[in-house]
Amino acid sequence: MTDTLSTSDLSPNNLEACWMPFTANRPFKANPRLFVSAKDMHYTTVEGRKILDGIAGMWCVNAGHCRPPIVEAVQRQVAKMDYSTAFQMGHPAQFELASRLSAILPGDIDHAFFCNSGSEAVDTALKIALAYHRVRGEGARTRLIGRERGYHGVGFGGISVGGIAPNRKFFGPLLNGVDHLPHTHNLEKNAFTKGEPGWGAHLADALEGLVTLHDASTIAAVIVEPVAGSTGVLIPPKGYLKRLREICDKHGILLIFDEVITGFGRLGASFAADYFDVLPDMITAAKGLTNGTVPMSAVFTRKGIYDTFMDAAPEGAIELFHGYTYSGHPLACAAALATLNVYRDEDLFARAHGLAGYWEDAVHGLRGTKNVIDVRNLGLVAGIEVAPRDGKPGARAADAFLKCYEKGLLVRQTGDIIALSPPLIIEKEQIDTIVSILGDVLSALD
Ligand code: PXG
Repeated sequence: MTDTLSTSDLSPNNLEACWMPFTANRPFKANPRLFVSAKDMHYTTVEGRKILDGIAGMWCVNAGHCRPPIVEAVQRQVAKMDYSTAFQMGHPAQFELASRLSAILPGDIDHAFFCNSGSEAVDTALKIALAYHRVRGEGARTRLIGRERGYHGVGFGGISVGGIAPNRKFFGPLLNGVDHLPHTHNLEKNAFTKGEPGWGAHLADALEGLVTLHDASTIAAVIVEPVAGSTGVLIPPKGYLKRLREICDKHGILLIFDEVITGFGRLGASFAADYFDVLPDMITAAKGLTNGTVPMSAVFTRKGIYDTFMDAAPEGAIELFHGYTYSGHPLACAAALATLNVYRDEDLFARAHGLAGYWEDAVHGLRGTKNVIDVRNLGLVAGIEVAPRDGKPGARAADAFLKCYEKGLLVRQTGDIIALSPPLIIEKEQIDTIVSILGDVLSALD
């Protein structure tokens, strides 16, 4: 046994002890894919191959990898103060960060509760929703409404409101009092739509059905991803999110947008709430908040929600019994502040907006490629759906993922969908490279 593992020691045998997340561990360990460094649009593998990052890490590295201002800010902070006690103590950067965020958040969403992952942000938002109604004297509002095919992380709250069967079925009865809206995916009506599909806004009316079934007085909140990512890029039908907002308003139900992937420029606006011009009551964000450099997430709430807690609790009392050891961690705050500077200085959200048309045309160039049954896109996101192999759902897209990797491109595969979400610094030639590699790979697959 050596006590340190050099990269040259990484043969399949000594990969055993690590249980990898959301990964087929056995094939991976038999044939590992290991990254050892990253810069801007590329990773470098342990063998020294350069891989073009078609998915911004996992929807997080919006400004590209290892950006010096972010790396240096984290280095400075770790040398100055590694950790700061999170409860009943503070440090300046967490307040500066919340203020900076409040300035770019939509409407009166102006408070930030910091957590460490998208999953924690989701569970925090659901808990805030329940507690909010309770402190207002509407404690019967305990139901939470999610959506089929929704992904809200892997906490018990998130998988309960989430709608992806394999993420739920192994884990018992989950939270009770949860119901789901129908998903909005319909290939017959919407295949190959550029941008927002025209069909499907009426699917939001299913919320009225749930209100009739359960009564509004029992419903606390609705949570949706404005653009569903993990399930394979589902773009909301035109008018759908506005309709959800109207129905929530009518019945006093809080609306939560889970913007873990759509936040921080992915659609060419700061948040999807801006892009769709729909103001939710809370936004959950993570990933792009620190450019993926240090884990951090947040729940952003409207002023009225924060004020309700402040007004309800007796003077001197803790207003919300919730928080994490690492809420507002100094390294994460340093990374986030530097990330916001990069986004601002390079005007990256506007850059994404400017590239969205080129991106749309490029990815829709895959229409007509063998096996491709849909291409969908918005901002710098795309989903390419391939026909499933008989009796083997997901196998064709899984092969596409591996072949792309062999050809120097990282994509995400979920079911029979390939998801693309490159860093917002991508150049047009790199968009062409993504589409050309994918086109070659898909045409060569049986
Ligand atoms: N909400 C949404 C909308 C997400 O996309 C989470 C919550 C959970 O975040 P954490 O930080 O707990 O993982 C996510 C995460 C993919 C992919 O390629 C997407 C996510 C994570 C990993 C892969 O689709 N989204």
